[in-house]
Amino acid sequence: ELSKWRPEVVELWEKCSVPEAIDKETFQKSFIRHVNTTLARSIYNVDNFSAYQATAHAVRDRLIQRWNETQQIHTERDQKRVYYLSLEFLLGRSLDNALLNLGLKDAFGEGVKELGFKMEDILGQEVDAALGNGGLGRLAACYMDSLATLCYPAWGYGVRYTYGIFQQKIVDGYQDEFPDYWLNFDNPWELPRVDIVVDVKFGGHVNKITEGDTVRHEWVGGETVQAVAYDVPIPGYGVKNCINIRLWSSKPRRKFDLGKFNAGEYDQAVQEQMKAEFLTAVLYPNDNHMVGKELRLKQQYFWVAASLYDMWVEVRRFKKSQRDWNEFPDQVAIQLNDTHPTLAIVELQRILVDEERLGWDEAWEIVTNTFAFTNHTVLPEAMEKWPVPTMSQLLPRHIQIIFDLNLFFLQKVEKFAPGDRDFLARLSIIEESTPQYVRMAHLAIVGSHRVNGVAKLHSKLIKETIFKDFVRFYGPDKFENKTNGITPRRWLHQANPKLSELISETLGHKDWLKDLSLLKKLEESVNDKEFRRRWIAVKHSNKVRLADYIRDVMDIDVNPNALFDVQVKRIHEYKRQFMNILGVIHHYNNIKSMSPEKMRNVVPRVVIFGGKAAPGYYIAKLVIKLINSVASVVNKDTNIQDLLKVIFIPDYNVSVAEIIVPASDISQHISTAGTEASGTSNMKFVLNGGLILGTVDGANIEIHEEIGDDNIFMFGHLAEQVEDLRYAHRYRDVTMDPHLNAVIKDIESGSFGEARIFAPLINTLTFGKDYYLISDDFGSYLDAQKLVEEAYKNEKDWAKKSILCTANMGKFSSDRAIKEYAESIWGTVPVEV
Ligand code: GP0
Repeated sequence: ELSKWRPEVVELWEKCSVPEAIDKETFQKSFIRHVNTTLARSIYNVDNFSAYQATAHAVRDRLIQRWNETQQIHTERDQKRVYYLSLEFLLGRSLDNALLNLGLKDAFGEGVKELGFKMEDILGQEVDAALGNGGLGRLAACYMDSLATLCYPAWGYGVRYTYGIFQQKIVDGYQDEFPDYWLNFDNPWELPRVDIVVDVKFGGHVNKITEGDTVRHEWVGGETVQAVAYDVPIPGYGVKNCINIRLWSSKPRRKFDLGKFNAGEYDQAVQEQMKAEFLTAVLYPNDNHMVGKELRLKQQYFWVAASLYDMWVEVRRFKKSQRDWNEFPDQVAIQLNDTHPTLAIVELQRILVDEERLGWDEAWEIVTNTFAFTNHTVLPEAMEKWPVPTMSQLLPRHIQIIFDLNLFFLQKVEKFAPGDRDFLARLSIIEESTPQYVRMAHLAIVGSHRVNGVAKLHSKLIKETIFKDFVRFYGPDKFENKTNGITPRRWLHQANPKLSELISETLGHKDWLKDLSLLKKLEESVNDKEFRRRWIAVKHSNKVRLADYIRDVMDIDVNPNALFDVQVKRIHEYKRQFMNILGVIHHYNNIKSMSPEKMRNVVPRVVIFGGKAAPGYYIAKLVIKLINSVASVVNKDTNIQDLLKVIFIPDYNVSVAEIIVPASDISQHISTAGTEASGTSNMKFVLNGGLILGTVDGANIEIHEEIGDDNIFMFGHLAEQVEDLRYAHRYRDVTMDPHLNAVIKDIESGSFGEARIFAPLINTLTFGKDYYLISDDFGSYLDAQKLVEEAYKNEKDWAKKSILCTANMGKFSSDRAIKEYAESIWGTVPVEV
């Protein structure tokens, strides 16, 4: 009956639609149209940035078409969907990735060239979307790429921070933080959905209403903040599917406080409204560390409530079709990326019980079958817990539900272990301190049907340590391992185009980009001299690219023939960048003591660091200062003839990683055993033919299993020894490793600037009882570094190792990880467009 659906209208509609196929000419037309109309510019004032914008908009047009088609088909098919709730999505740049995934790079590259631009310059204009801290946020981004590529009906939900992770500058060797103004220029990679607005409530109180013999609760009053949706399209590789990440931005509610307004307090009314916008202003910059800021808790509830409501709109569909509520978990799977979205469990229970009037137990059955929870760390300081008083203020109904859940849960525990008060207290969702705290990990476990760790060792450790009591209560089957993965599209094809090309040529196909296990066949070429020569040449040109970058941003020349020894990741004591720089000092002093003849045997080395420290993490910031102090001494010491350079690359982020990762010869993943849940950059380096020097920790162990003893340098104590070693440091006289002692004495003598600056750092080894066991591992670390140096001298063998690394990395594709989640946790199947 709608006139717009008449056949002739539909036909006209189709005739006028932009064609899906796009070649060089149609791209150029689109580019120029965007320059003229979207940007209101002309041939006379298109600079590289406008050219970037125009190209991005031309790509965006295609993405939106695919996005629409994908959403339509996923709605029609009505298969079970998965929602990935993550407070961080560390996407980096989008243009190059979209061009490659859509297969448009060549046509568009030619197209812009003819119009007078270089694709490289255009790509370089884009600012990173840096809505994450590190591994956890980047993992979410890799998983979205795989979900799209494997055609799963999936959505991500996150927060649209006005400021992403801070920009790092190095001033006088110290880290300085600056706001990340990523939205100051128009962002072509988001679709504002001004019509999708959800009211989110805070505060108020709860009314208890008795109706006959039933009691229900009504949450009323309080303040309301609005969540506005921004959609970020994520294209799959080599498929038409394009999935969505919906990011929420806070807006004040449109209505003013009329009382104030009429009383002539317009400005105050506006000011109060402005507070609402502050809610999603900034990403909290802590990695592996909980900082209990109330605003952070508000962010979490805001995002979770808006996302659940949004899923709810979807769910109403099956209310119409008379589907039973019990079928909800057959329609929806929700994955909790760490404990940050745990309130979603409580929110769903609240909706089902308070609003949909389901019985408590029936509702809880639905809730627990819907959620699954990923744990990313065993570090105690990272565990989220929120004070009960704060939660009661902000979320009065939720705290009631949490206490009720805990009561029913503990009743079951009591039946399981009658009279064991300690067991009860250990399992409780509530920590009985003053004030009380809500333990978010406990809530997440109790409210989920599956809990997973992110690497084999980590999944074993959570079962034996932090969640041991839960394993006893629930049995082991609730706990699984899902070893992390990375997307080979961004981390090899995009970041390392030359290696990607060489691999495709050698294998005779590009299928390996969708099935990474096919890389195995590269093993057959390991004895092919010409192949090895080309492999080495690719690595060399990537090192030249990094050397150029270092010259551009730091004005330092490094020798691309030197061994590039890299450690880039968030700065954290457990990751032991401190041990690395102490090793550098040892190496430096060693070279200085050598005769010129002996010096000839030393492999020239460039030691490269990068990474941000949380702004409030004093010791981590001192590590940065020490690295820079050592660098300034070493880099200008002419006596060591360029045998050693130390570089701290500022503002490490995703796009800088794309330059560094392909250029490394050896990279360091040297956390104290048992502390790094998985690590994911280790996978990126090895996939790009970089060897690793690592401890027996996280995914290093599984990488070792895959690539074999000959192609990895492992050292240090094992996770099971850590407790005893720490005990020894605490209660006995442990003598410091003599090499370490000499290095410490050197720092204390002022060789790298005023010694008093570094005293608090050095104290972590002495008064701090060397919690991260640097002294215990230092000797074997230095030995391993010697083995690296010897191995690097043999170019042929090194090339073989490098090839075998890449060839055996199939397991670490995020495609494998996502398939495992889909099959054993979510029960979702692909729907290809
Ligand atoms: C873990 F708990 N991770 C946390 C956190 O707050 N932030 C974060 O990035 C990381 C782990 O440290 C990891 O080992 C892991 O691979 C990653 O989460 C994804 O699982 C660092 O790479």
